[in-house]
Amino acid sequence: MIKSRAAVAFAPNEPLKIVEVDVEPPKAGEVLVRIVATGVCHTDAYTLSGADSEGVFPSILGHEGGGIVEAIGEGVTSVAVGDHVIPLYTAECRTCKFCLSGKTNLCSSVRATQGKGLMPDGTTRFSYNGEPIYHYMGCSTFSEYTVLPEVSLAIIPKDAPLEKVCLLGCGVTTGIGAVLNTAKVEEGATVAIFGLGGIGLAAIIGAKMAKASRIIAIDINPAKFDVARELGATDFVNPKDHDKPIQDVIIEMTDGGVDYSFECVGNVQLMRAALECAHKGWGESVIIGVAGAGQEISTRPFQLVTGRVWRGSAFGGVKGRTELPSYVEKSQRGEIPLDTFITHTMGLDEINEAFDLMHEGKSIRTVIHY
Ligand code: NAD
Ligand code: AHE
Ligand code: ZN
Repeated sequence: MIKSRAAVAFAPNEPLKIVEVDVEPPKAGEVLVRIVATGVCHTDAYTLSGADSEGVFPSILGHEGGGIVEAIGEGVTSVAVGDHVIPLYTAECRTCKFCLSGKTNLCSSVRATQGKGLMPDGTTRFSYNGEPIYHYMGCSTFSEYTVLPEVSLAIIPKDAPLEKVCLLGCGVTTGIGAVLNTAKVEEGATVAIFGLGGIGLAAIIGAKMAKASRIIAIDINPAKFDVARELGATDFVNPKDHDKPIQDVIIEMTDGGVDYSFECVGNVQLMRAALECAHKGWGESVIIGVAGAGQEISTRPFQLVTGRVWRGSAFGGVKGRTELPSYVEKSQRGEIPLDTFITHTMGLDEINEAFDLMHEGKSIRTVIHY
């Protein structure tokens, strides 16, 4: 048993508490990782709010980390002590029906127990005062030491800065991947991106990589427009400046709608607007945002009958163990400007401030350094 400093979510809607938890050694097929840095994603805030149907408490949140392998359990062969790794909330076992399908990055190997806050054997490695603390998204990067299944780790080059490439563990990869893998945006296409947080801004990078002709950046917080412009957005729309539905505004701007739209907020009304601003006959809309338990999307079926396509994307369709190293290499070559995302850095003790900054719209990503 080792001691680890961790930010524990004891109950929904309460600030995280920094305590010393006990971490059990890794069991068969598991790996102990020392987290060097972690980003704070809106999904962490979403689960802390109590809106996540899979949210369990007390738990250790965090899923956008970078770390170093400290110990391996029995039978682990694909990672070694000292490897630099990015935890994966979308595992890649390479043997399940999903991994073998060639059609999805979703993997079923550990997903059922992961959703219950447990390791694949149905138990937890964390405890505090002898009481169990649950895992989160199979990662729990808000703990200095965490245990993950071997299949949930991407090995990355040792010279990549963990305090930056941790952002590739979720937000940045998700936005870029949704554009390149899920939508497969082609050169010259028009794109609308709803929500300019870490995900939407990364989607702009993806659209720029795809050589989209127009990248329309939409947010109710105009403070986000400068970074969006820096990353390649060509048009900027604040829905609050208009007195008609935002889909009508985009349709007028684009002679009938965009080729591709991306919802990067988690708002079901905005998901509808994003679908309805896609061009008749071929427009495709990708849902990336995560909506609260019980919420549903709706539109007139006519929108789909007349050729629009509604899709969703998890972790940008990226198969983590196989593809994440190439994202890290792209960031090292300067093709993915991670520094642009890091508006704040702080220690674990300040982590509640990172959530405040996000809710106030003042940060893109805060990176926590251990
Ligand atoms: P964020 O809080 O950093 O950014 C959200 C942005 O949306 C903010 O700039 C905010 O001003 C803007 N916004 C809010 N309401 C709006 C509205 N009505 N119209 C336009 N803009 C609006 O969040 P983030 O970390 O970028 O995450 C975005 C969403 O993506 C969240 O729902 C998160 O849970 C989800 N997410 C999904 C995946 C996935 O794999 N599908 C991965 C990561 C995050
Ligand atoms: N537990 C939530 C599901 C949340 C969700 O959709 N998560 C995204 C990743 S968000 C990362 O910031 C995802 O990848 N989903 C696919 C999966 O397998 O969870 C709920 O609503 O129950
Ligand atoms: Zn995330």
